[in-house]
Amino acid sequence: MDNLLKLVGAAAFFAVLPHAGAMAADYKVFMKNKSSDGRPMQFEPAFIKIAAGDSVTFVPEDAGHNVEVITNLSPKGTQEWVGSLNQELTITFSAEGFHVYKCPPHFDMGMIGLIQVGDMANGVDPVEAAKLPGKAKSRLKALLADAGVTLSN
Ligand SMILES: [Cu+2]
Repeated sequence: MDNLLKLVGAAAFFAVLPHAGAMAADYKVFMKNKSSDGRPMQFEPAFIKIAAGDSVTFVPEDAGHNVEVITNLSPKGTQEWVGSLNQELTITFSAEGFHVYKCPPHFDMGMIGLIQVGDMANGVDPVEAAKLPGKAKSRLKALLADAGVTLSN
């Protein structure tokens, strides 16, 4: 009986743990030849908002893609990260603000993605954004609009 009470006590303790602190979540972004809305060569979802400490796993649903951060369109001090072709990659995000990434083989076709960490809505330098290839630039503009931000020029 005594042992049973201890077990019940332990269960109650673990049951309240999730409320004691924020649990880091893992999100999935798929690399696809065609998105659900019919766009060729896309990340899906191409815009997500997460919390600091959460991670994102990039999943190669179709072959021929990889993912690489665009450091000059991400928070200051962002280190280079890049996945291998056709390989899954998990990145944990701690710096708040916008993080922009691309699929190098399909960058010119507009295969670009946006992650907002926390509520900060700065971090995308319009001068650097203006240097993006045309389709990547217009796609990023649309994704920023989803995040409630208007990119000048
Ligand atoms: Cu690609």
